[in-house]
Amino acid sequence: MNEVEEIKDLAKNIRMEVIKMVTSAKSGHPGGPLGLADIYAVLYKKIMNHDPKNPNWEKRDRLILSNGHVCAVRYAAMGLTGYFPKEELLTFRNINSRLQGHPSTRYMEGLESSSGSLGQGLSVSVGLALGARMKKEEHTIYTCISDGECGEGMTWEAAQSAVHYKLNNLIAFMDRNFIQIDGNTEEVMRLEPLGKKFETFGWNLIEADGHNIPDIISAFEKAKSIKEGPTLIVFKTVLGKGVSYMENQAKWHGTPPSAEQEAEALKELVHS
Ligand SMILES: Cc1ncc(C[n+]2csc(CCOP(=O)(O)OP(=O)(O)O)c2C)c(N)n1
Ligand SMILES: [Mg+2]
Repeated sequence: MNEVEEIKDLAKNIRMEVIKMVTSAKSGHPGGPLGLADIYAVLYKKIMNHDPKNPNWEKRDRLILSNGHVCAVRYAAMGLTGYFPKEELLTFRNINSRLQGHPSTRYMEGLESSSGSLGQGLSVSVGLALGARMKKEEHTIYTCISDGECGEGMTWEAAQSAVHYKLNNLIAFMDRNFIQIDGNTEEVMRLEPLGKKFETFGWNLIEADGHNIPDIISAFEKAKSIKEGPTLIVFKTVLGKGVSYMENQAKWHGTPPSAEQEAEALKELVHS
């Protein structure tokens, strides 16, 4: 298998694990994680400088997950790349599990920040990026944000300060699926022209298809090569990607599948 095929295979396995996790927990968010699976497969397999056996390695790149409700995608990527045994994924959302429904650093190494209360992650990243610069550390701070979070004022305060401090060690990427909990983002609270807004603030802007593996890789590589200021990659994604009855349906933001729906989803995914 060549590299792109290997990443595609990881993305498919991430999606299948996400479906199993949310179904067995009987609660959780399947839509966002399915939409982010290709991006997380690229990050964990190709882009991030990390060591699954040493999650606190000082030189690791940091990944801040701001839209914490999509954490199933991160847990699946971690479980499939050696952070912990894959079997642990099925403890998702159980009491005392390390895999809480909204990620918590109290329970799990390798998460970098607790999240779930939306809008905070970009600010956390600005702090980490400033800290890294002060300590002359060379790692990159990757930050996953969602479009729904752009309804939070704090996102824009962070966007402003990242430019003020010229944080070239900060690469944010957005899950631009046009959906949030209450429906279409443009109907709930218009966001467009969203990428342009960041660009006007002073961010470098890259736009890419969040389901095309070579495009995702080149977007991150381009972002890494930019030496001035913070960079945002806006990934156009499809909520529920890979499971036809979930695609682009806001209902699947936070609804677990039934056992029958799980079987249908896995059947589709295994042949994808
Ligand atoms: C501060 C805060 N306000 C409200 C919520 C409730 N909430 C949970 S998910 C969500 C929608 C967020 O939009 P997005 O991340 O784009 O959702 P997705 O694309 O994953 O469906 C909201 C409003 C929250 N978690 N935190
Ligand atoms: Mg969204």
